[in-house]
Amino acid sequence: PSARSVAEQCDLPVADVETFYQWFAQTPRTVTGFSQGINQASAGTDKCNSIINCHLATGRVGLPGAGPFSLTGQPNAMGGREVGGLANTLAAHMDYDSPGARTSVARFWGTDRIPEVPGLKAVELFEAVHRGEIKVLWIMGTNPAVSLPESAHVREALARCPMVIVSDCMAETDTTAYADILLPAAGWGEKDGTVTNSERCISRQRAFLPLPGEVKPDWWIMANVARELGYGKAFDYRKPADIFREHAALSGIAVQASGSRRQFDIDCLKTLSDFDYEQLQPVQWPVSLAPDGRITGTSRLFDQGGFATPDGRARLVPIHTVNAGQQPSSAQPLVVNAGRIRDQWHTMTRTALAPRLLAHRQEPFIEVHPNDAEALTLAEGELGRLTGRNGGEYVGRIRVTSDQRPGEVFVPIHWNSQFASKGTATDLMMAVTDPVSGQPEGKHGVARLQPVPSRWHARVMRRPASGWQPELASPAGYWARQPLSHSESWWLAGNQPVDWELEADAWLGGAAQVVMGDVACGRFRAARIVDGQLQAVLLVAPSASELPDLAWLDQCFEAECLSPEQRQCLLAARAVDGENTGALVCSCFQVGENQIAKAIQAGDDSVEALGQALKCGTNCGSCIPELRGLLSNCSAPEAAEVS
Ligand SMILES: Nc1nc2c(c(=O)[nH]1)N[C@H]1C(S)=C(S)[C@@H](COP(=O)(O)OP(=O)(O)OC[C@H]3O[C@@H](n4cnc5c(=O)[nH]c(N)nc54)[C@H](O)[C@@H]3O)O[C@H]1N2
Ligand SMILES: Nc1nc2c(c(=O)[nH]1)N[C@H]1C(S)=C(S)[C@@H](COP(=O)(O)OP(=O)(O)OC[C@H]3O[C@@H](n4cnc5c(=O)[nH]c(N)nc54)[C@H](O)[C@@H]3O)O[C@H]1N2
Ligand SMILES: [Mo]
Repeated sequence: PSARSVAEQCDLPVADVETFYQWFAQTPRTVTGFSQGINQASAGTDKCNSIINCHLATGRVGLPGAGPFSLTGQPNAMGGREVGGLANTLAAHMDYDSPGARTSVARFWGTDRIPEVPGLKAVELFEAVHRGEIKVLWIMGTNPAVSLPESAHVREALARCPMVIVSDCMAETDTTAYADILLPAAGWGEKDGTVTNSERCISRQRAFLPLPGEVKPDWWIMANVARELGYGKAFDYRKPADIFREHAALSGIAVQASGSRRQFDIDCLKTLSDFDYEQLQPVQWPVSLAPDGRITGTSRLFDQGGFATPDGRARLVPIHTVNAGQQPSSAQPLVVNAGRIRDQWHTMTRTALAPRLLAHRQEPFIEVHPNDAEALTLAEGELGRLTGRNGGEYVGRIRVTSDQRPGEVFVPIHWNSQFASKGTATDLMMAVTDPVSGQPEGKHGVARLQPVPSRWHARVMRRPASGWQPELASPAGYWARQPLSHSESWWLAGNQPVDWELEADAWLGGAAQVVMGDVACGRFRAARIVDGQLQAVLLVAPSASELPDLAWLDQCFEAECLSPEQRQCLLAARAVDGENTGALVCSCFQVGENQIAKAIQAGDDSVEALGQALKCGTNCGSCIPELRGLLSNCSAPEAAEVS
């Protein structure tokens, strides 16, 4: 493709594309960092290879400051690959198509039952479950009911499967809901072992918390199930060091099988004593033993060539240009891009437990370009509904932002049925996969966007673990749950009229003691107080933006006995001392959007100035991009209104 056609397809000025090519050509020290925008595509393998090809063609591999750099996301993704945690690989980075690999692994483990062909990859696996070809499924450390495309189909498969076993460190997830057997697994801080990072560095990980309740580490659970099934001899591990030594020895077998040097070689660690395993320092593979017995790693690979091919020379892989499998149409005119936000991890099973992290983005949202928002008569803070090709729906709060490309919307991958009525992004994604890697096209769905008409907006707050479900009380069209420090809260909205005076008690879990209503204006507030202690609050308003900030209301749940002043404020729905700080931007110092906007209007015109005034961005720094965004939005006079 010419610079012109690239510019056209990427929506960039031709001059910028040309400059980029010149810079790449003229700069020997070039690193190309890439992540899921590249991998999660129906042509993901080709996209990765095209980047690697550019680096190979220019000799920019393995040199200081130069190389293709796949930013793998999972903290122990490399470790997973080393031990064969993919259906299409054997252990120790051996593939099914490496000659002799399968037989050596079989000999090593003393078995003749290693499958002859690669297993099913995630998307294919759930299709097979759905067809009834798989009767027993053991899911460990992943939440596929949320993270795989066409999640409704995945959930249907889970419901049909005769036996679903789930090992998880959390009891209630969208996947554990389908478990016939639920096994309590230790989380990372509770277990002992090794992890390997992207730069091949193996590090010891030591438990710093005791095992709670009946919890066991995953390896222990597997070894014990194997023993009960009669494979005790093969799974005779007493501790992680036993498994590590076997893993190291297997890497040595792989070296012999291939007949040449392999990169993943930690064979010399197979005789590590328990004591040395405990003391093991971080080390990068391939690993060797110095004559004095010291363990030495390899900090750099491929600087002298020596690639993992029979002649040691790298291969350029020819690639094809393939467009995304899901293309917009008149029925689904928008492209749906999905990704992460700063303060949540994946399906939120752990990060949503920290109220501070949910203070940044409190609900599922949809980012829309101002032009699209205008055309669809959608305004900031309203609710929007995305409908995908299969009829899957996603409802979220509209965020209007010129950071978003016109014709596309962005949704976070994090929310799911534990936290929202319809907030699962993968409901919008079809299971279109890359033919080589099997990766689904997780960043490119198509959908129609419509406003969600809502006559009323409400927030309900209850004491934690009250067992309340919005469905119990409400005809709500929308809900999103947000755990707070002293209470649990729900955002709700609906279009059916509700007689609040009549129904408040059902929402509050008992008779309301304090009520304030202005029914004609659609405003209603009620609280339930037992022995002076706040039990539940219901706040209703005609628009979500009128609902008050919750931080101070949450404080009221902490009080043993509400003060008369607090009771009054409950009705007025305002804090004792007033200020609504807005959505949390800086988690470290608890600085909100409204405070930042105020400081910008008062003349703090840089990230540094804001840091001096409010401390925001001066600790971990992860809110700095957002501070920059606020700076550029707030300085534009018409946008200042919005913020
Ligand atoms: N806070 C937080 N951090 C995380 C995680 C988390 O859940 N939360 N998860 C970790 C994990 S496992 C992973 S894999 C990484 C993921 O890290 P990233 O891949 O960096 O994160 P994403 O937000 O998924 O997507 C990245 C970007 O890809 C862009 N994109 C979409 N389509 C295309 C395309 O066709 N081409 C290009 N060039 N770009 C495109 C999107 O606009 C988006 O901005 O993050 C890791 N870090
Ligand atoms: N549309 C779309 N889909 C995507 C993505 C996207 O960008 N767009 N990103 C994809 C990517 S890159 C990733 S990595 C996946 C993530 O998807 P998942 O891996 O499904 O998401 P997690 O929330 O990390 O799920 C981990 C589960 O394991 C549990 N767990 C944590 N520690 C342990 C442990 O030690 N043992 C056991 N047994 N359980 C444990 C957690 O509680 C949680 O339930 O999502 C993918 N899906
Ligand atoms: Mo990932």
